[in-house]
Amino acid sequence: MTDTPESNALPITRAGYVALVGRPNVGKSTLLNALVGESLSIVTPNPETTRDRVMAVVTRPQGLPAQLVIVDTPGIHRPHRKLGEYMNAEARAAAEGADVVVMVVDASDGHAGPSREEYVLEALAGVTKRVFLVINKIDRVKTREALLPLIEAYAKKRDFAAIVPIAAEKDDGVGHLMRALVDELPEGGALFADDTLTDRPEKYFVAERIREAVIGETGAEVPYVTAVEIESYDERPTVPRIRAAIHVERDGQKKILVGAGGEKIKAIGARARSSIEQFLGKQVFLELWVQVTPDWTRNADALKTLGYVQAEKGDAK
Ligand SMILES: Nc1nc2c(ncn2[C@@H]2O[C@H](COP(=O)(O)OP(=O)(O)OP(=O)(O)O)[C@@H](O)[C@H]2O)c(=O)[nH]1
Ligand SMILES: [Mg+2]
Repeated sequence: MTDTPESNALPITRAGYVALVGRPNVGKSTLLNALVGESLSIVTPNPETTRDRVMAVVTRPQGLPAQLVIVDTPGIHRPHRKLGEYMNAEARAAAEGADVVVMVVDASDGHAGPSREEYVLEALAGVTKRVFLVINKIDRVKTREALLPLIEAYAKKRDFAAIVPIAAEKDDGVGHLMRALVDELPEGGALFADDTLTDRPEKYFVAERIREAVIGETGAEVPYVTAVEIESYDERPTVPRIRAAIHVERDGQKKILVGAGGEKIKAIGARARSSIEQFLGKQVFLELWVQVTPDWTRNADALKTLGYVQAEKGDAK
């Protein structure tokens, strides 16, 4: 259905919150971006990429008189650090505050998949709202028939409102999922103005793109202890000036990020700048430096300073 000016004029009659939850790396952020039609959340091949709740508003999808407030969340995992506890609490709080919960799983996990979901199912045990199961990455499964035993195994785990196979990255099944979600929303008027896209400031997405560049340019270990702090963001010049600190926990990690002769930090900067410019649609001047903040992932005060602070619904531990 096309979004004609007439349909735009239709008043919103259904609106509500949809939380995307699940294990790390199953494709929650890819799904958020596909539902919104914008590359908002960062997506990487590394697990534990998303760290905070990120809200994206979709008003009148496919011309429907509805508004979905979709919430991306960090992957629910067994935490080893305070940062992990914060991430899990963010996911739980989003699930508890939602009108519909979408539990995302990975079809390419095969038969092992359902047994890996106990921890997430446990976290969702107290959720009384309807829960959809989305089986993502079906492009990695040879035939649709191969999904049937998976669907059966998942259905035994919980009474899901619906089980929807999709491939978020290929935009396969996303429109169908959107319509099914709209049907579940409570009746009511718009929650946000028509032109609202997200609850996070531009600065947040800029910092996330720098973190994405760190993940893209470094091995598996350093990204888990990397935080990005925007120290200044001067929008006055034609080319805005952004200065950001990349926090790591130890000298050795700083050495990795800086690289021999500063090569690595240069590569991170180039990658981040191009991604930020694409996001903002304009050129920026980006200055990065690496700071050692010992054990910040384990320290409540340091977490707060770096912006990992539980919002209103709070301590969902
Ligand atoms: N083949 C395939 N890969 C996908 C699909 N959706 C996501 N991916 C890939 O899966 C990886 C993880 O995707 P994310 O969207 O970052 O996953 P996430 O659930 O948000 O991960 P965390 O933020 O770490 O919890 C990325 O490499 C994506 O490109 C899909 O439909 N098919
Ligand atoms: Mg994510």
